[in-house]
Amino acid sequence: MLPVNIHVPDAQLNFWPDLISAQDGESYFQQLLSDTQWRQDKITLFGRLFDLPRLQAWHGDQGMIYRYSGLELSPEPWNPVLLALKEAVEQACQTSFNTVLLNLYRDGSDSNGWHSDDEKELGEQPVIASLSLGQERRFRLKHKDGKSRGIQPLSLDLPSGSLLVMSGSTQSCWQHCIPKTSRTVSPRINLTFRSVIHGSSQMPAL
Ligand SMILES: O=C(O)CCC(=O)C(=O)O
Ligand SMILES: [Mn+2]
Repeated sequence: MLPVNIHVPDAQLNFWPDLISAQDGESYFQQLLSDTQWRQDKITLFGRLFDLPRLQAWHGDQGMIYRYSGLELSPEPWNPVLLALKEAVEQACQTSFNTVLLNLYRDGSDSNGWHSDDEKELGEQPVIASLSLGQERRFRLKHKDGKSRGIQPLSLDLPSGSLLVMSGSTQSCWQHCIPKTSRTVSPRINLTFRSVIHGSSQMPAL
């Protein structure tokens, strides 16, 4: 299946609108929703602890250490659903991954703030493969020098079963987010497959 190439400066964006069929997507979504040990992670801001506005889980090859709020966590192991999705994603983008971060957006007040996936453990020019299941949500991208260079921000609606692969200089030059929405929306699960350079990983506390 060939992706749609989204042309913007200083980024490589490939989009598969329906990598996973509606029927398979619904089944994977339900299994992940009920079988994942969703965690409520926290972030420290101005010396106070806040709940992240979404639930998360981290799965991957053994040996990857996730350093988070002074804790060292090992990823949960792969399971059959995650392995099936990893296989489909790897096949599409011809890249292999060793970890996946799952985000559960329970409703429209769950979100993911502006950030880049540019931790050094992901290496230079990381390939981040983002698979969406469940409720369609809007994904926004903005160039870090967009204002001075007149580069317009971008909005993409990510439907269930779609795959967005960000590579090249996307993480060094652009930021992305999932804004809150005032519309009444049902839950969405997003999986970002990543390749952590062996040894350690410091995942973002977004
Ligand atoms: O939910 C999404 O589509 C994006 C998730 C994301 O950016 C991340 O986990 O780093
Ligand atoms: Mn991200």
